[in-house]
Amino acid sequence: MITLALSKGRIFDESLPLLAAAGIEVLDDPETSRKLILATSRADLRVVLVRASDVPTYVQYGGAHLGVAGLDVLLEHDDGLYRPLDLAIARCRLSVAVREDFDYANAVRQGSRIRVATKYTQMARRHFAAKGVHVDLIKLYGSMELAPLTGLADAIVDLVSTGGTLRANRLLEVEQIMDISARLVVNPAALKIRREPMRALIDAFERAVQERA
Ligand code: PRT
Ligand code: MG
Repeated sequence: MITLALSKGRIFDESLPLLAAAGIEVLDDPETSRKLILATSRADLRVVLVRASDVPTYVQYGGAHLGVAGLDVLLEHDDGLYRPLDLAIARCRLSVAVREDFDYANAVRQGSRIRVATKYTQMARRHFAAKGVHVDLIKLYGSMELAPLTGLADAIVDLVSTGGTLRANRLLEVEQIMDISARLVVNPAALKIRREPMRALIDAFERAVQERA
């Protein structure tokens, strides 16, 4: 049995067409079923539903043999995984955003210390260090947009896809840090032990991604 870890929501939804292209159907709907282990049309493949940020942990410690996780989640996770395939789904970008009345470019130019709230402290730290910008990072777990509006921070580092959330909160995207998409991650030991079926599955994903490109 091969176990694939997915998270509910956009990762699950956007993985379905890739699975379908590989000839695999998931037999339960996570929105209506409370099951956390889902059977598929392939007797030797099951899906487990975990929190998006828990996918790398499941794959790293063998609770799942493979998983789909955003590059954001993977870069925040301390490694130990093969990251063989960009699935080109759940695309977005990691950006810096500020309140409309905060002059970010000027703050950077003047070498001011900037207070930055984010869930993505590792990526934010690396980004600002590479730019030589001094920041105080404030770790948050959600609703980052609120931080500049309440004076908790000058800026946020968050994921942006349509930009609708930033607009709704009158925040400006002032810097794009990197493009993000979901990756197929693999447990290296599982790949050694179950080489044939896992390789076949990874190849099927790869073909599905290429067909959609
Ligand atoms: O929600 P939960 O706390 O369970 O976990 P999660 O937020 O990590 O999971 P989920 O399902 O929301 O996101 C899973 C993955 O989807 C992320 O790890 C990203 O790689 C990817 N992804 C793609 C996104 C977005 N697009 C996205 N827009 N993840 C989050 N967002 C959020 C963003 O944080 C912001 O709050 O959507 C808002 C911005 O969207 P726009 O369209 O208004 O710009
Ligand atoms: Mg979310």
